[in-house]
Amino acid sequence: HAADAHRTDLMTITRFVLNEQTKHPESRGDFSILLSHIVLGCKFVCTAVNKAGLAKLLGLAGETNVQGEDQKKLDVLSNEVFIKALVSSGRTSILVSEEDEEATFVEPAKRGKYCVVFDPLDGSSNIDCGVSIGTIFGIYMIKDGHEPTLDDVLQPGKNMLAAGYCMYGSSCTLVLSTGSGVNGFTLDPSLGEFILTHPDIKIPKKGKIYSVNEGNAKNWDGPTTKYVQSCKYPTDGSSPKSLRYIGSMVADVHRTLLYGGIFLYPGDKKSPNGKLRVLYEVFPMSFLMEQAGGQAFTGKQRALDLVPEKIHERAPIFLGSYDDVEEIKNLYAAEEKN
Ligand code: P6P
Repeated sequence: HAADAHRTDLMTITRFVLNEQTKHPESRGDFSILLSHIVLGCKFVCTAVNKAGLAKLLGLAGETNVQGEDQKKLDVLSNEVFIKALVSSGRTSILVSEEDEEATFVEPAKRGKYCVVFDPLDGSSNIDCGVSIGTIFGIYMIKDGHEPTLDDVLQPGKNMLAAGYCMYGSSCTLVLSTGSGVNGFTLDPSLGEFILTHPDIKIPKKGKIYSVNEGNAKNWDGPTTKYVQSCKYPTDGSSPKSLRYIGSMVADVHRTLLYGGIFLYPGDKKSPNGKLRVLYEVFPMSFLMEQAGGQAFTGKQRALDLVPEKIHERAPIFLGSYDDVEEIKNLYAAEEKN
């Protein structure tokens, strides 16, 4: 009974990562321990996000909660949970969070060999209307043997060992790559475990959806304008693409990964580097797209080749189905020639 076997073969994210680890005999389980702390943070945020509406109802999200403490905003709370979980893992040396202006350097006694860059609650402006939001993270290995410095996190995205996101929506889904493909896990609240539900995710080679904030069209450059035009008025006889834009990166990227298509946050006249942050939005999502057979481009280069100079710098991003991104790469290349 294959179905029964499937039901009883509960592949949890912990087991999955341990299996992965057997491929790296040299590793001493540090990565599995680090990941288990990231997973703990995601579980906490999942329950907190799901209660957010109720918390408002119960007045907990007002100025003070029942203990008379100032109720923290969910993204501030999530950030504190992740920072504490990552420091207590004893496997990290530097943490970069969207919520903190400066990087966190872990005290020597608790240092480990990894750096984690993360956005604890991306899209948090969407919480009050119930739109899916998420945690995005990337993991680097610190450069060998010296005092950790910012250089350990200002590495190109291609040096990441792992990247992933956890989407808090109708279900809590964690999508992860450790460099050999992409796998999706869904939280089973009754077990408190992330179960493998989307093994070996591959993005369709070409999609029928484009995802961009058309409200910025006035400021777009030539190639982006031409590309979006070709989505709406195709000249090769194909049917127009559909526009789907949620305005929450994790949700837009998750749909793109599963259904195919392209997600764009271009640079424009007002903000030449676009809006999305390199370390903890562009790199992790680009890493996942490449691992799933897609690609990610900044308008100038392969996104993962970019070398960041500042921990919160931004970059334009075009990511998704291989063929769709190839089209916009060709338009930028043609512009270069002129
Ligand atoms: P815009 C959310 O605020 C966010 O950082 C991403 O999650 C999302 O993709 C983007 O900004 C949406 O930006 O300018 O279209 O509202």
